[in-house]
Amino acid sequence: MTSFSDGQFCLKNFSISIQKGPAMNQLNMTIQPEIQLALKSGRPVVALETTVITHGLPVPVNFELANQMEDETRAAGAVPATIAVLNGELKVGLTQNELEFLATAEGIHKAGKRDLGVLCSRNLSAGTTVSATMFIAHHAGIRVFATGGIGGVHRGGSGDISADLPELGQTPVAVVCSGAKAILDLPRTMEWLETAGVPVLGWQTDTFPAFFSVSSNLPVHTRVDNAQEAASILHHHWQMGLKGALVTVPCPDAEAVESNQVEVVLKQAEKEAQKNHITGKAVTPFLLSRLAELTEGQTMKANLALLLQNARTAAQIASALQTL
Ligand code: PSU
Ligand code: MN
Repeated sequence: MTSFSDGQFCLKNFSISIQKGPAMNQLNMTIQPEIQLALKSGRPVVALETTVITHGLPVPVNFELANQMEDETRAAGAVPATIAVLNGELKVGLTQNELEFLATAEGIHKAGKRDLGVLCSRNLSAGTTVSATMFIAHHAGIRVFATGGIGGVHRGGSGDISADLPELGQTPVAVVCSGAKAILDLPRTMEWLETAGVPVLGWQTDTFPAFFSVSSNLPVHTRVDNAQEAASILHHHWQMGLKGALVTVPCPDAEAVESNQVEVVLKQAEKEAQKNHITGKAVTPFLLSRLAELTEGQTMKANLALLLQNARTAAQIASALQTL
């Protein structure tokens, strides 16, 4: 068998597995029937990740948010495909029970792409990060994915670079997000994206959003003002075999937090992380939850608002792509 790197092959293989019933392909993933049908009939589908649910937000806000993301996606005309690893199985589309389990159970892992083999081998469950979600979405035939903020290059000299960045350089999926998380080194993250050949489209903006804050003041690669414009660029990008892309949507004004305010509390949270020897994949969840506490919920409110807006925007872009 050849690899999945060829999109044509992937789609062809996928449609064969549809005819057999529950879609199980080489990735051993299960795609919900509604999503299978939508993909087969050319209806827009938007992938949603689950690390934001398992490690980004507290219970019960996380479960509510997961449902709201799906509702927003549907209301904007696309079928949501929430992706996770459950008991060692790659899942595209979750039932209410599965979502609730993921949102509330103890011991749920955080899956980057490198973790997938371990999780499947040991029958474990995990929320999928941007890197793992892109990988699974692509093999399911999904081209548009909504999240809050991607991982990137961390500040300081730790050398911590999120697996989200190389994934964007190698997997042809558009990630609709509010830039990279504000806890990161945004100029370095932008440089990394340029090196990896990832276009950064500013949705109705000329500057790269800074997650909770509307702008980082860093220029985006190019601005797009509507879904048709974004879809046209993505269409041409993929037609020549190019890979990942970002569509960056600023946090809604009403919920956004001023960047100076974020910086003040971030300094404190970073100090605490160091003192408590928080490293590796625990860093992002720790900082996000400390920021929410230190701002009395302001950053969490911003996070929820931008997530919903990104789901809507992704659905519009997925719809526009289907008309091309
Ligand atoms: N967006 C959010 N909250 C999150 C994330 C995204 O609003 O928690 C997750 C994504 O899954 C992203 C991950 O891939 O944070 C980045 O983690 P790390 O920095 O450890 O790569
Ligand atoms: Mn990391």
